[in-house]
Order: sequence, then structure tokens, then C-alpha cells
Amino acid sequence: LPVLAVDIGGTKIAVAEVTGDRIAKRWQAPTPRTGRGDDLIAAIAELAPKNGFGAVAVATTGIVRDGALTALNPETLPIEDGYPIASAIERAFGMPPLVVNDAQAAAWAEFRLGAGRGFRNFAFFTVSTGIGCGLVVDGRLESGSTGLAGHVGHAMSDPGGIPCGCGRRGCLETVASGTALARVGSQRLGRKVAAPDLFKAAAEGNGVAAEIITAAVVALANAFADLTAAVDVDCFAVGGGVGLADGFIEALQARSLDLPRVYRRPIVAALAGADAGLLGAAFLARQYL
Ligand code: BMX
Ligand code: ZN
Repeated sequence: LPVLAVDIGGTKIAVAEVTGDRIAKRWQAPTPRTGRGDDLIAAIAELAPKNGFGAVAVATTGIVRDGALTALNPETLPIEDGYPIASAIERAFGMPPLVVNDAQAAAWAEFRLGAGRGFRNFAFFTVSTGIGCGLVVDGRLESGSTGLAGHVGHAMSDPGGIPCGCGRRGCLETVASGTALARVGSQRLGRKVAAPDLFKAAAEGNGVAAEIITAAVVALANAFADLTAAVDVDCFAVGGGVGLADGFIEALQARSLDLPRVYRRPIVAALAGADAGLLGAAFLARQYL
């Protein structure tokens, strides 16, 4: 039987039927940003077929610990602290799901059959509403004892920077996420822009837009180097709406060439693209449920 896979992001929810290594069917809707976990479940129930599945797998933005979901950055996804997502999904679909952080799930999919295949240490980054990261070390997916492993979007990027929703200041996510690009872009261009508008403006020759994107690229390249120093990452794969925007990965690669050789590692696009979280959650469900 296929796996019902769900990916809850800060901007959209995707639901898919996963058969073997493939997505057979896929549905998508905007994430209800109401601050209530029950509204997420209702949105998922509306998208997904109710039966015909062998397992349910959920990848979600936020910290997942013992089947409960907490936002590290409530600006990326507003939700009650410790929302019991596993039991809510079980009530809606009649079976206990596997629940995992979205970037951790995507890292696992890329490691198993995508850009991370064959490496010993591998990192996946999603540059999206927030910045997520999943780490595979010595061939094992790291989640940590509290689910926090890989939350490199909250590594220090700018000590004098703005407060982050996580409670620190100047996190990578406040500099280089889609949310950050939209905020800084709107300020500096003097009109409301979303991240895609900023990329369009840069492509059309707007120097301010290009400068903002470069600052994000520099911050990410430095975070990659820090992580390489910490766990000797063999390869980085990048996904997410901003990460997969035209020219973004090329800019990261170019920037990494400015680093001392010891920190330079391959940077590639996530092969499963936007579906890596769905596939990774489905694989983990088959492995562990
Ligand atoms: C945030 C954090 C991570 C997540 C990352 C990418 C929350 C709600 N989320 O750093 O858990 O992996 O964003 O999330 O604190 P996305 O919504 O951009 O995919
Ligand atoms: Zn933070």
C-alpha cells in the first residue's frame, strides 16, 4: 500500500501518495497561519484522501519531539508550544503517523536516493520561509534527543542583527530566508516585495536587489563553512523556493571559492526538488513504523 506523506511548511502544505520511490499523486494548499495546530490538521484532512494507505508520514517545519510540534521560530510557523501533532493526525487518519522535521526528512531523501548518495557526512539546506537543515553524519540522520539537530538556520550570522523569533539576535534565518529577503527588500526598495520579486528585480539589473541577495549568499556560504568545520560535511544539497531560485546555487558555489580551500565543499541542487520532504518522511515511515 502507498504511504500518505504530508509536508507542512511555513507557506504551503503538500500532501502526496508515495509508491516505492515515487510520488504518484500530489496536492497542495496554503498553510493556515492561524497559530492553531488544529487548523493545520483540518487543512491536511481536506487535501488528503481518507483511506487506501499503509502508513502516514508527516514532515513539518519546527521542532518535533515525541510526536509534539513546537516552533523554534514562531514567525516561520505560528503554533501552540508542544502541539500534539501525532495524536491529532492519528485521530484524523486512523493510524499513528511518523512525524519528523521537514529539513531532516528532506536530508534523508537526498541521502538515500538524491544528491547525497554515497557521502559519509551530508547536509541538506532548505532556503524557504525559514532556513532548515538536515544532517546525515556517518550515514545516520541526526535528530538529536530533543529534535533540535540541524537547526543551523539559527546559527549566529550577524551579532548586531535584528531579533529572531527564536529569541536570539542576528540568526542566519533573519538574514537569508525568504522572509528576510522580503523584509529587507521591501525596506530598501520602498515597496512591498516578496522573495521572487526581489530575484526578478535583480535579474532585471536592480543593483539594490542584487546586493540583498548577495548578502544572503555570503551568510549561507559562511554557515556552510562553519558546519564543515564542525562535522566535516562532504556535500551540501540546497532546496526550497529561494534555494532553487535561478542562479542562487551558482552564486553559493562562486562564493565558496572565496573561502580557504579546507572549507570548500561541493554545493548542489536537491535532486528531489520541492518533494524531498515528502519522500524522506515516507522512507522513514517505512523504516520505523
Ligand atoms: C525554521 C524552523 C525549522 C525549519 C525551518 C525551515 C520553525 C517553525 N521552523 O528554522 O524547524 O526546518 O524553519 O522551515 O521554527 P520552512 O517552513 O521554511 O520549510
Ligand atoms: Zn533564530
